[in-house]
Amino acid sequence: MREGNAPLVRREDYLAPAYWIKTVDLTFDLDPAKTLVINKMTVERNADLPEQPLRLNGEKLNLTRVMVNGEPATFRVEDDCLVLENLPAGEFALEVRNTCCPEKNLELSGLYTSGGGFFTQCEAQGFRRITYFLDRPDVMAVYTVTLKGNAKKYPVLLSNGNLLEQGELPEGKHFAKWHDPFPKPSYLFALVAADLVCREQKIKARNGREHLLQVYVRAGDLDKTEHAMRSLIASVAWDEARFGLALDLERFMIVAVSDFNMGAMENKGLNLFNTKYVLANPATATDVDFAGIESVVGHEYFHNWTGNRITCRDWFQLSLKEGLTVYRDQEFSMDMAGDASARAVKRIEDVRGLRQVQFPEDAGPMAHPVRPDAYQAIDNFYTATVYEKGAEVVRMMAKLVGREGFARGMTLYFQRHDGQAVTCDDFAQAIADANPHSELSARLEQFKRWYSQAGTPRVTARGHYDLASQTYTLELLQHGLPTAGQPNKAPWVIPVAMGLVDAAGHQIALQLEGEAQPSGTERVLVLHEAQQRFVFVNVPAAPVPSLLRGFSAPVVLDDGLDEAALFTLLAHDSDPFNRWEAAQQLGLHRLLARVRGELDQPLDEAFVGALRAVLRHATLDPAFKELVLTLPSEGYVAEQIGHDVDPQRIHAARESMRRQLARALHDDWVWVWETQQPSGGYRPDPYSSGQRALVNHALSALVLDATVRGDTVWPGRAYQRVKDAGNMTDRAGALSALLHANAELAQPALERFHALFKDEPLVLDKWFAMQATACEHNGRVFERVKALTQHPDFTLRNPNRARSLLMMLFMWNPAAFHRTDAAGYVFWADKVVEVDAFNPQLASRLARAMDRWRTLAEPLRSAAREAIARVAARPELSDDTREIVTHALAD
Ligand code: B3K
Ligand code: ZN
Repeated sequence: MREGNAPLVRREDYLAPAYWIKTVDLTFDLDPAKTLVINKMTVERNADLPEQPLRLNGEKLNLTRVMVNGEPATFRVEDDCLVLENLPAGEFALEVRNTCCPEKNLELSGLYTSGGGFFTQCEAQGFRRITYFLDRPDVMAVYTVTLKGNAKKYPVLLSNGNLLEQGELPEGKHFAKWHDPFPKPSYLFALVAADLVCREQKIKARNGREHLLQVYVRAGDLDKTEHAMRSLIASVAWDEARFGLALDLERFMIVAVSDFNMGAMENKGLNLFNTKYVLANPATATDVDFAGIESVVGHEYFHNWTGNRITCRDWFQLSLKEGLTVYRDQEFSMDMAGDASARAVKRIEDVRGLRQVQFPEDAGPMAHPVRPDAYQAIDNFYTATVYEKGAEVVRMMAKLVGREGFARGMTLYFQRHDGQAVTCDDFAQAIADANPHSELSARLEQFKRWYSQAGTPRVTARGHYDLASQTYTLELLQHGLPTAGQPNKAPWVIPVAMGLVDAAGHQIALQLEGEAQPSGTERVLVLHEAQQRFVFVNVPAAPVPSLLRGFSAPVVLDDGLDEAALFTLLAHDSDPFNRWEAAQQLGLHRLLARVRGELDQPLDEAFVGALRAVLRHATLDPAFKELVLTLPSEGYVAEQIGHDVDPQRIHAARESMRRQLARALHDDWVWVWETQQPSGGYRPDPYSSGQRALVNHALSALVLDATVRGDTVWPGRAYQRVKDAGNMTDRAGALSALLHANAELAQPALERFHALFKDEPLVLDKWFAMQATACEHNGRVFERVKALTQHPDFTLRNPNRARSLLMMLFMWNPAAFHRTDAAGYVFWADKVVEVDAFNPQLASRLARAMDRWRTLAEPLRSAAREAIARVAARPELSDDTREIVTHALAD
């Protein structure tokens, strides 16, 4: 394993490449133990730079020959680079031959084997593990690829672009030759050689062009491809309708592979997907899985324009494609969801994810700007900050220029940069230039601090109503906390969407001082100073401010609202996001009171009544109700406390409140169970998914309440559902209800579940994950997880399986993981080291579970530090994991 001491790469050191590679002709003779790669390039010196040696990247390759213009060349290999000097002036032909060993590639980067087939993953720096190349995103070439392999073992041979030819070869082999007409960086190269089948469909785009869409899977999985195909068709139609971006290829392929480090990969015309984001049928996949597939299929497809047609100049610009594409997939899912309330549900889910992962990242040792300044291992920067906060930055731009303005900006972006490798600045400039009179254009340089400043801005809002003058003065303040290397922050440009609600719940017409008349009931105030005051006039009575509607900026807001105001917003706000937010605040207050005081203090009727009113509401969406009735997560509560965190106590507080709510709303949950079940066959649409979510929440509450009281009826019903539910959402919901109540029937239910799905890898992942996230009780979850690492179905080699058990425990079950006997941390350190030896990308993700160790209470904090130090002391650690633990320990 390579040693983790790679030098820091800095954004400010960017230099254009000394050479360009115009075309690449690759031939692969595929063999798991020794694959031969013949790489013929046409290369040209970059005339803008002084003459210098050509340095091609290569890692773990056996080099067998180098030819320049058909003649053997002199070369040397140093620091994972093939170095050539005294090259011809002008264009020349360079041929490199090497071999690599796909079956030993457990890092799953480059060319590797999985389930007997060959697959590739090249982003960010996997191509250099296939052949020598200028492996950087600003070198774009036209690829022709010939694949040769055993015809029986690998009947399907795929690469990017269009199939030119295929045929038989001697010795039972066959070949296929592919050509991709679009110049692309090496990270978008892909090949697949495997025994697969495909679902295919021809579609006609709006412009009349025909396209062939294909989804490739293993033979037994064809019945799980309908939803992925449907999602792909919807994605093609959406991008054309919303942004005028049409599919530019005759053929677009998705291939599912079960060993994959992340979700999916947008290789030009040949997207590779983790099976988790392709395979679904009602029996094996939950509503959440169906929604995940739709959004990831959309995401990868949208990259075809935002990422592939226009790519990143360097890896520091990663958010140029990722932030923008996440924004696009989020908008796609919202548009697919339909009405306002289903859209709000999607927004709430996205914000919940942002707060649970990105905000802690911004507050922890890996805090970095959306456009990072330095990295040791680029794979560590595929983060929530680059992706999700990056999407929020794009969303704020769209908010500042309006929907039409944003569409104009996108059009200008493509006019200017199609076919280029560009920067985040280029993107922001295009959006601003297309909207010269907008707030974005007026403050573009300041707005771009969102790209350069790390950390989550804090916004404080205080309002004052003056009855005599009928004015309402809103004071907004902002500040940022120091992050590594950035002790001081300058003010951000923060769009604050807002409205004013009166005590009876009416929206007040808004008129700012100096305006002739009121207009509308919602505004976007632009906060750009450290402190600003907004005076509303003609306000007839003291209002409740509803601020940051729809979460219009990724900030932590202290709105200082009292309980009465929060109850008003929960009952009446026209903005569903802020209604939900009010319930979260009310829940948080009560959770914090328990963490700090009596664990079992009584739950007030005002809160219970307000939740009941939402639950029984005649028109609110069931999915929205479910979100409102869900208490803030333990992780979120820990972040609000911020120091001396005791995960056990937070867990106990939340459990006590969950039990109280289950009791107080018992009859309401029975009503949900009896009247709110979706009718008809299973469909994963937002409305019936919401119904199932609410009904499963009801079952969970009823099982919990019954278990506390020693009643067996509801646990029995849940057990029955595990046995005979008609779909996975209900089956998994019932099993997790039993696990979260620590019901006696949980164990037999788990056994049933396993027996039913022992041949479905993705369902087994759920089986492991549910046990790792079960309700902590006397250390039993931890013991169970340790025992499960010995289960015959468990393996660390498959990233999905490893994550389903380990990541679920480390990240999503804080009370089970953070033990005063430090056994959780010892286990964590052992697993990180074990995985790092063969898959550094996976290991460094596991390592990040300890990011927030400094916020823990003693003795956890010291024990955590010791465990991290133990990992850091290993001399053989990879760059990836080294970077994470070094940051974690830095002062
Ligand atoms: N672009 C890929 C991520 C590649 C991660 C490399 N470590 C998937 C995506 O964002 O669409
Ligand atoms: Zn992406």
